[in-house]
Amino acid sequence: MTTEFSSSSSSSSPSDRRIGALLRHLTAGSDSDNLSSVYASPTSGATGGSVFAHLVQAPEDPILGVTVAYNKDPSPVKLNLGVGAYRTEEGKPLVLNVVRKAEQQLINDRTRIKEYLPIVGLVEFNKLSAKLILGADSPAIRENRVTTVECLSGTGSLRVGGEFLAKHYHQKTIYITQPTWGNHPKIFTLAGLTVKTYRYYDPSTRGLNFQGLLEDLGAAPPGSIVLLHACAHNPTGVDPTIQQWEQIRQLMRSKGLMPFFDSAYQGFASGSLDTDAKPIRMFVADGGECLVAQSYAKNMGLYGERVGALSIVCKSSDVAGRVESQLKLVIRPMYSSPPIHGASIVAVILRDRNLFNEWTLELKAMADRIISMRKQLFEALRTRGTPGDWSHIIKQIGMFTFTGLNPAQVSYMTKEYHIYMTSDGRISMAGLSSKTVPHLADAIHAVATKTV
Ligand code: KET
Repeated sequence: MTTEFSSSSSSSSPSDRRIGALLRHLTAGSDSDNLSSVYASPTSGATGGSVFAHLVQAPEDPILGVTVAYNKDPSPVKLNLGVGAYRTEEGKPLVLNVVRKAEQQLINDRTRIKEYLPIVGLVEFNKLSAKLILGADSPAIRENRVTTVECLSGTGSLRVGGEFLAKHYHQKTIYITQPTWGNHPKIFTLAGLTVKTYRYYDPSTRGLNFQGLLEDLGAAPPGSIVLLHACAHNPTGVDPTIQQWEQIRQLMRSKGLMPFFDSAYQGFASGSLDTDAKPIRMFVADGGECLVAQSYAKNMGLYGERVGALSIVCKSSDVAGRVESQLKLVIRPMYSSPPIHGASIVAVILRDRNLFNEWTLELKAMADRIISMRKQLFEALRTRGTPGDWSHIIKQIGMFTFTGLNPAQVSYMTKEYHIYMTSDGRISMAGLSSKTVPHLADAIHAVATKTV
Protein backbone atom coordinates (compact mmCIF):
# COMPACT_ATOMS: atom_id res chain seq x y z
CA MET A 1 0.00 0.00 0.00
CA THR A 2 2.65 2.55 1.00
CA THR A 3 4.74 1.74 -2.08
CA GLU A 4 1.72 2.22 -4.30
CA PHE A 5 1.05 5.69 -2.83
CA SER A 6 4.62 6.93 -3.25
CA SER A 7 5.08 5.62 -6.80
CA SER A 8 1.77 7.14 -7.94
CA SER A 9 2.44 10.47 -6.18
CA SER A 10 5.51 11.24 -8.37
CA SER A 11 3.57 10.99 -11.64
CA SER A 12 -0.04 11.81 -10.72
CA SER A 13 -2.16 14.97 -10.77
CA PRO A 14 -2.36 17.47 -7.83
CA SER A 15 -5.83 16.16 -6.92
CA ASP A 16 -4.49 12.57 -6.81
CA ARG A 17 -1.67 13.77 -4.60
CA ARG A 18 -4.13 15.53 -2.29
CA ILE A 19 -6.21 12.38 -2.03
CA GLY A 20 -3.01 10.41 -1.35
CA ALA A 21 -2.00 12.83 1.41
CA LEU A 22 -5.45 12.63 2.93
CA LEU A 23 -5.36 8.85 2.87
CA ARG A 24 -1.93 8.81 4.52
CA HIS A 25 -3.22 11.16 7.18
CA LEU A 26 -6.27 8.99 7.82
CA THR A 27 -4.18 5.82 7.95
CA ALA A 28 -1.75 7.41 10.42
CA GLY A 29 -4.69 8.55 12.50
CA SER A 30 -6.20 5.11 12.69
CA ASP A 31 -2.76 3.66 13.60
CA SER A 32 -2.49 5.94 16.59
CA ASP A 33 -6.08 5.12 17.55
CA ASN A 34 -5.10 1.45 17.49
CA LEU A 35 -2.05 2.19 19.58
CA SER A 36 -3.92 4.12 22.20
CA SER A 37 -6.51 1.34 22.48
CA VAL A 38 -3.62 -1.13 22.91
CA TYR A 39 -2.14 1.01 25.70
CA ALA A 40 -5.51 1.26 27.35
CA SER A 41 -6.20 -2.50 27.27
CA PRO A 42 -6.45 -4.32 30.64
CA THR A 43 -3.22 -6.33 30.16
CA SER A 44 -1.08 -3.41 28.93
CA GLY A 45 1.35 -1.50 31.14
CA ALA A 46 -0.41 1.86 30.71
CA THR A 47 -3.51 1.16 32.75
CA GLY A 48 -3.59 1.13 36.52
CA GLY A 49 -5.09 -2.08 37.84
CA SER A 50 -3.83 -5.64 37.35
CA VAL A 51 -6.24 -8.19 35.94
CA PHE A 52 -5.14 -10.33 38.93
CA ALA A 53 -5.81 -7.58 41.48
CA HIS A 54 -8.80 -9.47 42.88
CA LEU A 55 -6.66 -12.44 43.98
CA VAL A 56 -6.34 -13.15 47.67
CA GLN A 57 -3.06 -14.40 49.08
CA ALA A 58 -3.25 -18.22 49.14
CA PRO A 59 -2.13 -19.96 52.31
CA GLU A 60 1.18 -21.83 52.26
CA ASP A 61 0.98 -25.60 51.73
CA PRO A 62 0.30 -27.30 55.11
CA ILE A 63 3.45 -29.46 54.77
CA LEU A 64 5.87 -27.60 52.47
CA GLY A 65 4.89 -24.29 54.11
CA VAL A 66 6.41 -25.56 57.37
CA THR A 67 9.84 -25.47 55.70
CA VAL A 68 9.14 -21.92 54.44
CA ALA A 69 8.44 -20.78 58.02
CA TYR A 70 11.46 -22.71 59.34
CA ASN A 71 13.79 -21.07 56.80
CA LYS A 72 12.71 -17.62 58.01
CA ASP A 73 13.49 -18.38 61.68
CA PRO A 74 16.95 -17.06 62.69
CA SER A 75 17.12 -19.16 65.89
CA PRO A 76 20.22 -21.41 66.12
CA VAL A 77 18.21 -24.15 67.89
CA LYS A 78 15.47 -24.35 65.26
CA LEU A 79 14.42 -27.83 64.19
CA ASN A 80 12.45 -28.80 61.07
CA LEU A 81 10.34 -31.90 61.68
CA GLY A 82 7.76 -30.93 59.06
CA VAL A 83 8.46 -32.41 55.67
CA GLY A 84 9.15 -36.14 55.36
CA ALA A 85 12.73 -35.85 54.17
CA TYR A 86 15.64 -37.85 55.58
CA ARG A 87 18.43 -36.10 57.45
CA THR A 88 21.72 -37.49 58.77
CA GLU A 89 22.79 -37.49 62.42
CA GLU A 90 24.35 -34.11 61.59
CA GLY A 91 20.96 -32.87 60.43
CA LYS A 92 22.07 -32.71 56.77
CA PRO A 93 20.22 -33.95 53.67
CA LEU A 94 21.72 -37.22 52.41
CA VAL A 95 22.72 -38.14 48.88
CA LEU A 96 23.13 -41.92 48.90
CA ASN A 97 26.53 -43.31 47.97
CA VAL A 98 24.97 -45.54 45.30
CA VAL A 99 23.33 -42.50 43.77
CA ARG A 100 26.70 -40.73 43.57
CA LYS A 101 28.19 -43.83 41.92
CA ALA A 102 25.33 -44.14 39.44
CA GLU A 103 25.60 -40.46 38.53
CA GLN A 104 29.36 -40.86 37.98
CA GLN A 105 28.67 -43.78 35.65
CA LEU A 106 26.15 -41.70 33.72
CA ILE A 107 28.55 -38.77 33.39
CA ASN A 108 31.44 -40.99 32.27
CA ASP A 109 29.32 -42.51 29.51
CA ARG A 110 29.93 -40.14 26.57
CA THR A 111 27.42 -41.98 24.39
CA ARG A 112 24.54 -40.71 26.54
CA ILE A 113 22.31 -38.15 24.89
CA LYS A 114 19.58 -35.80 26.04
CA GLU A 115 16.87 -36.60 23.49
CA TYR A 116 13.23 -36.58 24.58
CA LEU A 117 12.20 -39.80 26.27
CA PRO A 118 9.12 -41.54 24.89
CA ILE A 119 5.81 -40.42 26.46
CA VAL A 120 5.94 -43.43 28.81
CA GLY A 121 9.47 -42.56 29.96
CA LEU A 122 12.57 -44.70 30.22
CA VAL A 123 11.46 -48.19 29.25
CA GLU A 124 14.17 -50.04 31.21
CA PHE A 125 13.34 -47.99 34.31
CA ASN A 126 9.67 -48.93 33.92
CA LYS A 127 10.43 -52.65 33.72
CA LEU A 128 12.78 -52.53 36.71
CA SER A 129 10.30 -50.48 38.77
CA ALA A 130 7.51 -53.00 38.16
CA LYS A 131 9.87 -55.80 39.25
CA LEU A 132 10.90 -53.90 42.36
CA ILE A 133 7.36 -53.39 43.59
CA LEU A 134 5.62 -56.54 42.31
CA GLY A 135 8.54 -58.94 42.81
CA ALA A 136 10.98 -60.40 40.28
CA ASP A 137 8.86 -63.56 40.04
CA SER A 138 5.51 -61.81 39.69
CA PRO A 139 3.13 -63.82 37.49
CA ALA A 140 1.55 -60.56 36.29
CA ILE A 141 4.92 -59.40 34.89
CA ARG A 142 5.64 -62.82 33.39
CA GLU A 143 2.26 -62.80 31.66
CA ASN A 144 2.88 -59.29 30.36
CA ARG A 145 -0.22 -57.94 32.10
CA VAL A 146 1.44 -54.92 33.70
CA THR A 147 1.86 -51.57 32.07
CA THR A 148 4.25 -49.13 33.75
CA VAL A 149 4.84 -45.50 32.90
CA GLU A 150 7.50 -43.23 34.37
CA CYS A 151 5.88 -40.25 36.09
CA LEU A 152 6.91 -37.19 38.10
CA SER A 153 7.57 -38.92 41.41
CA GLY A 154 4.76 -40.24 43.61
CA THR A 155 2.57 -37.17 43.19
CA GLY A 156 2.71 -37.30 39.39
CA SER A 157 2.00 -41.04 39.39
CA LEU A 158 -1.09 -40.54 41.56
CA ARG A 159 -2.29 -37.69 39.36
CA VAL A 160 -1.83 -39.60 36.08
CA GLY A 161 -3.52 -42.66 37.59
CA GLY A 162 -6.36 -40.48 38.90
CA GLU A 163 -6.97 -38.85 35.52
CA PHE A 164 -6.84 -42.20 33.75
CA LEU A 165 -9.50 -43.58 36.11
CA ALA A 166 -11.64 -40.44 35.80
CA LYS A 167 -11.62 -40.88 32.02
CA HIS A 168 -11.90 -44.62 31.64
CA TYR A 169 -13.18 -46.30 34.81
CA HIS A 170 -16.90 -46.67 35.42
CA GLN A 171 -16.76 -45.54 39.09
CA LYS A 172 -15.59 -41.99 39.75
CA THR A 173 -15.44 -42.12 43.56
CA ILE A 174 -12.17 -42.71 45.39
CA TYR A 175 -12.08 -43.51 49.10
CA ILE A 176 -9.06 -42.25 51.01
CA THR A 177 -8.06 -42.92 54.61
CA GLN A 178 -9.15 -40.58 57.40
CA PRO A 179 -6.66 -38.94 57.95
CA THR A 180 -4.27 -39.11 55.01
CA TRP A 181 -1.42 -37.25 53.30
CA GLY A 182 -2.78 -33.72 52.78
CA ASN A 183 -2.20 -33.74 49.02
CA HIS A 184 -4.35 -36.82 48.30
CA PRO A 185 -7.76 -35.09 48.25
CA LYS A 186 -6.43 -32.26 46.07
CA ILE A 187 -4.73 -34.59 43.59
CA PHE A 188 -7.78 -36.76 43.06
CA THR A 189 -10.32 -33.93 43.00
CA LEU A 190 -8.32 -32.13 40.31
CA ALA A 191 -7.95 -35.41 38.44
CA GLY A 192 -11.73 -35.47 38.13
CA LEU A 193 -12.67 -37.99 40.83
CA THR A 194 -15.03 -37.56 43.77
CA VAL A 195 -13.17 -37.99 47.05
CA LYS A 196 -14.70 -39.69 50.09
CA THR A 197 -13.03 -40.97 53.23
CA TYR A 198 -13.00 -44.26 55.10
CA ARG A 199 -12.24 -44.64 58.79
CA TYR A 200 -8.66 -45.65 59.47
CA TYR A 201 -7.17 -44.18 62.63
CA ASP A 202 -8.54 -44.39 66.14
CA PRO A 203 -7.24 -41.45 68.21
CA SER A 204 -8.24 -43.17 71.46
CA THR A 205 -5.96 -46.18 70.86
CA ARG A 206 -3.59 -44.34 68.51
CA GLY A 207 -3.94 -47.48 66.39
CA LEU A 208 -5.96 -48.81 63.48
CA ASN A 209 -9.74 -48.52 63.53
CA PHE A 210 -10.03 -51.84 61.77
CA GLN A 211 -13.73 -52.32 62.47
CA GLY A 212 -14.52 -48.85 61.12
CA LEU A 213 -12.36 -49.49 58.06
CA LEU A 214 -14.19 -52.75 57.25
CA GLU A 215 -17.58 -51.14 57.79
CA ASP A 216 -16.84 -48.15 55.56
CA LEU A 217 -15.30 -50.17 52.74
CA GLY A 218 -18.14 -52.68 53.09
CA ALA A 219 -20.64 -49.84 52.62
CA ALA A 220 -18.83 -48.27 49.63
CA PRO A 221 -20.70 -48.57 46.31
CA PRO A 222 -19.46 -51.59 44.32
CA GLY A 223 -16.54 -50.75 42.07
CA SER A 224 -15.41 -47.71 44.07
CA ILE A 225 -11.70 -46.91 43.97
CA VAL A 226 -9.87 -47.29 47.30
CA LEU A 227 -6.57 -45.59 47.97
CA LEU A 228 -4.32 -47.77 50.14
CA HIS A 229 -1.01 -46.71 51.69
CA ALA A 230 1.23 -49.65 50.81
CA CYS A 231 3.26 -49.25 54.01
CA ALA A 232 4.27 -46.62 56.58
CA HIS A 233 0.92 -44.83 56.56
CA ASN A 234 1.23 -41.05 56.37
CA PRO A 235 0.58 -39.30 58.75
CA THR A 236 -0.35 -41.91 61.37
CA GLY A 237 2.49 -44.46 61.12
CA VAL A 238 -0.18 -47.13 61.65
CA ASP A 239 -0.27 -50.06 59.20
CA PRO A 240 -2.62 -53.07 59.11
CA THR A 241 -1.05 -56.42 59.99
CA ILE A 242 -0.65 -59.01 57.22
CA GLN A 243 -3.76 -60.82 58.53
CA GLN A 244 -5.72 -57.57 58.41
CA TRP A 245 -4.46 -56.89 54.88
CA GLU A 246 -5.77 -60.31 53.89
CA GLN A 247 -9.20 -59.42 55.28
CA ILE A 248 -9.12 -56.08 53.47
CA ARG A 249 -8.19 -57.86 50.25
CA GLN A 250 -11.03 -60.37 50.57
CA LEU A 251 -13.57 -57.66 51.31
CA MET A 252 -12.39 -55.45 48.46
CA ARG A 253 -12.31 -58.26 45.92
CA SER A 254 -15.74 -59.51 46.98
CA LYS A 255 -17.19 -56.03 46.39
CA GLY A 256 -15.25 -55.35 43.20
CA LEU A 257 -13.49 -52.34 44.77
CA MET A 258 -10.49 -51.09 42.78
CA PRO A 259 -7.22 -50.91 44.79
CA PHE A 260 -4.98 -47.93 44.11
CA PHE A 261 -1.77 -48.28 46.12
CA ASP A 262 0.36 -45.32 47.06
CA SER A 263 3.87 -46.64 47.68
CA ALA A 264 5.97 -43.69 48.78
CA TYR A 265 7.99 -45.46 51.49
CA GLN A 266 8.99 -48.91 50.18
CA GLY A 267 11.88 -50.05 52.40
CA PHE A 268 11.33 -47.34 54.99
CA ALA A 269 8.84 -49.25 57.13
CA SER A 270 10.65 -52.50 57.82
CA GLY A 271 14.01 -51.80 56.19
CA SER A 272 13.20 -54.52 53.62
CA LEU A 273 11.95 -53.69 50.12
CA ASP A 274 10.19 -57.06 49.77
CA THR A 275 8.48 -56.99 53.16
CA ASP A 276 7.12 -53.50 52.54
CA ALA A 277 5.71 -54.51 49.14
CA LYS A 278 3.87 -57.52 50.56
CA PRO A 279 0.35 -56.01 50.75
CA ILE A 280 0.55 -55.03 47.07
CA ARG A 281 1.82 -58.45 46.07
CA MET A 282 -1.09 -60.10 47.92
CA PHE A 283 -3.54 -58.18 45.76
CA VAL A 284 -1.62 -58.99 42.58
CA ALA A 285 -1.34 -62.67 43.46
CA ASP A 286 -5.11 -63.14 43.32
CA GLY A 287 -5.09 -62.30 39.60
CA GLY A 288 -7.17 -59.14 39.99
CA GLU A 289 -6.48 -55.64 38.75
CA CYS A 290 -4.97 -52.70 40.63
CA LEU A 291 -2.95 -49.51 40.29
CA VAL A 292 0.34 -48.73 42.02
CA ALA A 293 2.01 -45.32 42.33
CA GLN A 294 5.71 -45.59 43.26
CA SER A 295 8.04 -42.87 44.46
CA TYR A 296 11.84 -42.94 44.66
CA ALA A 297 11.91 -39.66 46.60
CA LYS A 298 12.41 -41.21 50.02
CA ASN A 299 13.89 -44.66 49.49
CA MET A 300 16.59 -43.46 47.08
CA GLY A 301 16.72 -39.92 48.42
CA LEU A 302 15.87 -38.58 44.95
CA TYR A 303 13.34 -36.00 46.22
CA GLY A 304 14.14 -33.21 43.77
CA GLU A 305 14.72 -35.49 40.78
CA ARG A 306 10.97 -36.21 40.70
CA VAL A 307 11.20 -39.85 39.75
CA GLY A 308 8.37 -42.33 40.14
CA ALA A 309 6.24 -44.81 38.27
CA LEU A 310 2.62 -45.73 37.78
CA SER A 311 1.89 -49.41 37.18
CA ILE A 312 -1.50 -50.73 36.19
CA VAL A 313 -1.90 -54.46 36.63
CA CYS A 314 -4.48 -55.80 34.16
CA LYS A 315 -6.09 -59.16 33.52
CA SER A 316 -4.53 -59.72 30.10
CA SER A 317 -1.62 -58.37 28.08
CA ASP A 318 -4.06 -57.27 25.41
CA VAL A 319 -5.86 -54.98 27.89
CA ALA A 320 -2.53 -53.79 29.34
CA GLY A 321 -1.45 -52.64 25.87
CA ARG A 322 -4.62 -50.63 25.36
CA VAL A 323 -4.39 -49.16 28.87
CA GLU A 324 -0.88 -47.97 28.04
CA SER A 325 -2.04 -46.36 24.82
CA GLN A 326 -4.64 -44.39 26.81
CA LEU A 327 -2.14 -43.44 29.54
CA LYS A 328 -0.08 -41.82 26.81
CA LEU A 329 -3.07 -39.65 25.91
CA VAL A 330 -3.28 -38.51 29.54
CA ILE A 331 0.44 -37.73 29.78
CA ARG A 332 1.20 -36.05 26.42
CA PRO A 333 -0.92 -32.91 26.96
CA MET A 334 0.07 -32.73 30.65
CA TYR A 335 3.88 -32.62 30.42
CA SER A 336 4.62 -34.43 27.16
CA SER A 337 7.25 -36.84 28.49
CA PRO A 338 9.09 -37.27 31.79
CA PRO A 339 12.66 -36.23 32.65
CA ILE A 340 15.60 -38.50 31.87
CA HIS A 341 18.15 -38.01 34.64
CA GLY A 342 16.44 -39.38 37.77
CA ALA A 343 15.05 -42.41 36.00
CA SER A 344 18.50 -43.15 34.57
CA ILE A 345 20.01 -43.10 38.07
CA VAL A 346 17.38 -45.55 39.29
CA ALA A 347 17.87 -47.82 36.27
CA VAL A 348 21.66 -47.96 36.83
CA ILE A 349 21.14 -48.97 40.47
CA LEU A 350 18.36 -51.50 39.88
CA ARG A 351 20.07 -53.26 36.97
CA ASP A 352 23.41 -53.81 38.73
CA ARG A 353 23.46 -56.48 41.43
CA ASN A 354 26.27 -54.84 43.41
CA LEU A 355 24.77 -51.38 43.35
CA PHE A 356 21.36 -52.82 44.20
CA ASN A 357 22.78 -54.63 47.24
CA GLU A 358 24.60 -51.51 48.33
CA TRP A 359 21.35 -49.56 48.01
CA THR A 360 19.48 -52.02 50.24
CA LEU A 361 22.17 -51.55 52.91
CA GLU A 362 21.96 -47.77 52.76
CA LEU A 363 18.17 -47.94 52.86
CA LYS A 364 18.26 -50.23 55.88
CA ALA A 365 20.66 -47.84 57.61
CA MET A 366 18.18 -44.96 57.08
CA ALA A 367 15.27 -47.06 58.37
CA ASP A 368 17.35 -48.17 61.39
CA ARG A 369 18.34 -44.62 62.25
CA ILE A 370 14.68 -43.64 62.29
CA ILE A 371 13.85 -46.56 64.57
CA SER A 372 16.66 -45.55 66.89
CA MET A 373 15.27 -41.99 67.00
CA ARG A 374 11.92 -43.45 68.08
CA LYS A 375 13.61 -45.30 70.95
CA GLN A 376 15.64 -42.27 71.99
CA LEU A 377 12.65 -39.93 72.00
CA PHE A 378 10.54 -42.42 73.94
CA GLU A 379 13.32 -42.87 76.51
CA ALA A 380 13.87 -39.12 76.80
CA LEU A 381 10.18 -38.60 77.65
CA ARG A 382 10.26 -41.46 80.13
CA THR A 383 13.26 -40.03 81.96
CA ARG A 384 11.54 -36.65 82.12
CA GLY A 385 8.42 -38.31 83.55
CA THR A 386 6.31 -36.69 80.86
CA PRO A 387 2.65 -37.42 81.65
CA GLY A 388 0.75 -39.60 79.18
CA ASP A 389 1.32 -42.83 77.28
CA TRP A 390 3.99 -42.27 74.63
CA SER A 391 4.42 -45.88 73.56
CA HIS A 392 2.97 -45.06 70.14
CA ILE A 393 6.29 -43.37 69.37
CA ILE A 394 7.98 -46.77 69.27
CA LYS A 395 4.97 -48.65 67.87
CA GLN A 396 4.30 -46.46 64.84
CA ILE A 397 5.97 -47.31 61.55
CA GLY A 398 7.95 -45.35 58.97
CA MET A 399 9.06 -41.75 58.80
CA PHE A 400 6.45 -40.17 61.01
CA THR A 401 5.16 -40.15 64.55
CA PHE A 402 1.59 -38.97 64.89
CA THR A 403 2.13 -37.52 68.34
CA GLY A 404 -1.43 -36.64 69.31
CA LEU A 405 -0.34 -33.06 70.04
CA ASN A 406 -3.04 -30.55 69.12
CA PRO A 407 -2.59 -27.44 66.93
CA ALA A 408 -2.30 -25.14 69.98
CA GLN A 409 0.45 -27.32 71.44
CA VAL A 410 2.23 -27.44 68.09
CA SER A 411 2.16 -23.68 67.74
CA TYR A 412 3.43 -23.28 71.32
CA MET A 413 6.37 -25.57 70.52
CA THR A 414 7.12 -23.57 67.39
CA LYS A 415 6.93 -20.24 69.20
CA GLU A 416 8.83 -21.18 72.35
CA TYR A 417 11.16 -23.93 71.12
CA HIS A 418 11.53 -23.17 67.38
CA ILE A 419 10.39 -26.70 66.58
CA TYR A 420 8.52 -26.90 63.28
CA MET A 421 5.99 -29.63 62.45
CA THR A 422 2.63 -29.94 60.72
CA SER A 423 -0.29 -28.60 62.74
CA ASP A 424 -1.84 -32.10 63.02
CA GLY A 425 1.00 -33.01 65.41
CA ARG A 426 2.94 -35.15 62.92
CA ILE A 427 6.69 -35.17 63.37
CA SER A 428 9.17 -36.45 60.85
CA MET A 429 11.42 -38.79 62.84
CA ALA A 430 13.87 -38.65 59.93
CA GLY A 431 14.56 -35.01 60.79
CA LEU A 432 15.68 -35.85 64.34
CA SER A 433 19.15 -36.73 65.61
CA SER A 434 20.64 -37.80 68.94
CA LYS A 435 21.67 -34.18 69.45
CA THR A 436 18.18 -32.76 68.92
CA VAL A 437 16.13 -35.41 70.79
CA PRO A 438 16.58 -33.68 74.20
CA HIS A 439 15.34 -30.36 72.80
CA LEU A 440 12.24 -32.02 71.33
CA ALA A 441 11.62 -33.99 74.53
CA ASP A 442 11.85 -30.76 76.59
CA ALA A 443 9.28 -29.12 74.31
CA ILE A 444 6.87 -32.07 74.42
CA HIS A 445 7.31 -32.26 78.20
CA ALA A 446 6.50 -28.57 78.49
CA VAL A 447 3.28 -28.78 76.49
CA ALA A 448 2.23 -32.00 78.21
CA THR A 449 2.62 -30.48 81.67
CA LYS A 450 1.04 -27.09 81.16
CA THR A 451 -2.14 -25.92 79.52
CA VAL A 452 -1.35 -24.01 76.37
N1 KET B 1 2.40 -40.28 48.90
C1 KET B 1 2.59 -40.09 50.22
C2 KET B 1 1.82 -40.92 51.18
C3 KET B 1 3.50 -39.12 50.65
O1 KET B 1 3.67 -38.98 51.95
C4 KET B 1 4.20 -38.35 49.72
C5 KET B 1 5.11 -37.29 50.17
C6 KET B 1 3.98 -38.60 48.36
C7 KET B 1 3.07 -39.57 47.99
C8 KET B 1 4.64 -37.86 47.24
O2 KET B 1 5.97 -37.78 47.24
P1 KET B 1 6.78 -37.40 45.90
O3 KET B 1 7.81 -36.49 46.37
O4 KET B 1 5.82 -36.75 44.93
O5 KET B 1 7.28 -38.69 45.38
N2 KET B 1 5.10 -36.83 51.35
C9 KET B 1 6.00 -35.88 51.98
C10 KET B 1 6.42 -34.72 51.14
C11 KET B 1 5.29 -33.90 50.62
O6 KET B 1 4.34 -33.57 51.32
O7 KET B 1 5.39 -33.57 49.41
C12 KET B 1 5.43 -35.46 53.33
O8 KET B 1 4.32 -35.88 53.69
O9 KET B 1 6.12 -34.74 54.07
